[in-house]
Amino acid sequence: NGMNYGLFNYADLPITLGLFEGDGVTVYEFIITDVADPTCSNFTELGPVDCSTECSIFDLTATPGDCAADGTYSLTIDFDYQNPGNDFFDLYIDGTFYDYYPLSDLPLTIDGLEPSPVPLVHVLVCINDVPNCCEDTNYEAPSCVVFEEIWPGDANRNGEANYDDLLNIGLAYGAEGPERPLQGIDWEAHVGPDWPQNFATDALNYKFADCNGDGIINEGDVEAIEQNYGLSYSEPIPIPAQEATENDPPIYLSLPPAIPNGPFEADVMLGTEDIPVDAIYGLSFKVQFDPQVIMPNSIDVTFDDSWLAAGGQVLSIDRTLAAEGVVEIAITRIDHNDVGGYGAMANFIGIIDDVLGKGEMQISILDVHALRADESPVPLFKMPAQTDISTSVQTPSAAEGIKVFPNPTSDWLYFDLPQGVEIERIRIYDAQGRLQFVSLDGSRVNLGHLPKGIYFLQIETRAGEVVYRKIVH
Ligand SMILES: [Ca+2]
Ligand SMILES: [Ca+2]
Repeated sequence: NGMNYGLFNYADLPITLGLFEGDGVTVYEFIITDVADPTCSNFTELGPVDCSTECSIFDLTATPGDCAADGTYSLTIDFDYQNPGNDFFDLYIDGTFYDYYPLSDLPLTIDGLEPSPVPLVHVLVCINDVPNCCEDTNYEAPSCVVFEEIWPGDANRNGEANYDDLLNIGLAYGAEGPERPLQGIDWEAHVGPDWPQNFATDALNYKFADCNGDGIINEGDVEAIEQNYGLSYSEPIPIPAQEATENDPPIYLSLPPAIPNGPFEADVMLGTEDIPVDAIYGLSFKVQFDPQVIMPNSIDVTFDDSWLAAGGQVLSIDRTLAAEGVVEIAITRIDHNDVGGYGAMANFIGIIDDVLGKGEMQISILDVHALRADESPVPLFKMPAQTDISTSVQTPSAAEGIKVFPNPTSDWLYFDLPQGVEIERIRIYDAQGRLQFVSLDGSRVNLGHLPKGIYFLQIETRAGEVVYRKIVH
């Protein structure tokens, strides 16, 4: 362009000139002329060259990471760039837009990539909104095989078999699918083909609810929960807490204002006349009690008059964890129809033991998980219940001195009575609080015909006093 760059020797070719301004406009004309013969000349043109805004991506790498437990894997993307003109880049995986990210995130690791159907996965990154500023590469897809272990009784696949698994059996009740090659409910990992159906909430395959592997979801699968109750094969994932307010239907224990030592009954209430439950299909919850007050092995839960069973059938399960003072309870319909209502949904039976010095008892509901047939949550408000207990034994009476021996016994029990105390009647209850028989013999009673277990004697004296004694038979 009219500027002389000097003299050069033919022997030095090729020669390098510059730098030239790459402003995207200028066209450079180069002329060479032989020094000895000015008629020997030639020329060429270069440009325009746009260096100032040219965006480029280079050194792109895409490195897959380890497989996760659910069969997905992570991918780390990194690259260098020049003149991006934008703070973001777009990521395409196998020809599909995946997401966009700030360049400042590089190197970027993405979790949860699904296994690829092709062995070589194509990755394309482009600076966001800048045309033709892209780079691509391929990586070898890791083979993340999910070894989908079915543990009989863990129908919700959270790592443990327990009460909450009943809900999935209720939701999928009656569904049929392929049988497992090896059926059975022993606590070990089973493998089986996927079923056509999945649960809506977490896309869990129905095969996990077919606990015994016989190809149908029904009562047989509840047996697996019963048998393997409380067993786990990995750290159990807790049941997510459901939010509820006072405006939601309550769940609570209906305790009388005061109950004496001995067997008692309380309804587990769900909803009230003012705030009934619109629609519910199944629920699981815990009842927490003081194991110093209520004998853990005396607790029983029945569902005979539950309004949840209205117009249909229910499955239920209850398990007392004595050391924790917790009863785990689940109940579900099986007909795929919600039911609405309020009132008693279960009956709680226990025996209050030796409560001298304890004036009140609190029973709380915990960890409520309630669903409709479409798996949508039903918010329920947990109300604690409280009652006065032990009014009948606040002052030691003459009857307190009654001794029963031998304990344990295999048949006969005898009584050592304080001066002036006579026995009017003895009622014998089993550990579930069920009356076994009544004895009017004030000197001895025979348990020989009863099954081995724990029994409670309610001893009533001629003076009308009542005391309880726990017997191991
Ligand atoms: Ca489970
Ligand atoms: Ca089954």
